[in-house]
Amino acid sequence: VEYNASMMCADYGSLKNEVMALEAADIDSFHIDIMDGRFVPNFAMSLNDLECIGRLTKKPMDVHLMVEHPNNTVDLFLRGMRKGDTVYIHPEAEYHPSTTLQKIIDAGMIPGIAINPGTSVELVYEMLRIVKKVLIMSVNPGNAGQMYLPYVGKKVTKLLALKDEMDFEVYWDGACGAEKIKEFAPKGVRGFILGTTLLFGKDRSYKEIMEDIRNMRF
Ligand code: S6P
Ligand code: MG
Repeated sequence: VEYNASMMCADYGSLKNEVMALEAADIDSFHIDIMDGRFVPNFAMSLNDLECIGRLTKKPMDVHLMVEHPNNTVDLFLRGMRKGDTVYIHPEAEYHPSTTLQKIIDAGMIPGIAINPGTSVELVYEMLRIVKKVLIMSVNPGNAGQMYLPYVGKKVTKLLALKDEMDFEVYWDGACGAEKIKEFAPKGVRGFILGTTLLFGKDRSYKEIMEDIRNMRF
């Protein structure tokens, strides 16, 4: 099981210390939320933040593009990334998502799609043949600290049934707590994006929290 830190939840006043502390806590990758104020009603991290984090760590980054028409701007982000990093686009935000996914593959990155709570498996079905990762949004994208939307559970089950045959892994983004990990990791969810629910803004260190998570018995 992989655990990724959602950096929009970190303390921007000391981003460097945050990255160091998360590395020391042995986080698997850094999840970077990019928003444009149009596809989602918020702004989060920027291209500069991505490049800054990329300089501070050798761990992989996954860039979650919550922007309209990512094909127009994805190149900017690809340039700030290292081969083997992941880019998630939202198929809902693009006329030709498979063109954008091909661009991500050609740049040497891992192609992923992030799917909104209201988006069906059927709508993205053909793309499952192209991508290596599917990020299931269990909250509506745009903000940290939201409530889990229970109807998403059925979709996770549907996707897990397809993952081996179509060769992709399933990741979970939004309101991820210990009970969700305990329930869905044994069913085959490969990774979880940790935000305010489990990792950030607590009175314990990232190291202590991550040790508890890694010691969890499923
Ligand atoms: C939401 C974004 C996520 C959040 C993360 C926060 O638009 O894509 O990556 O940052 O889900 O986690 P939490 O535990 O605060 O919901
Ligand atoms: Mg995200």
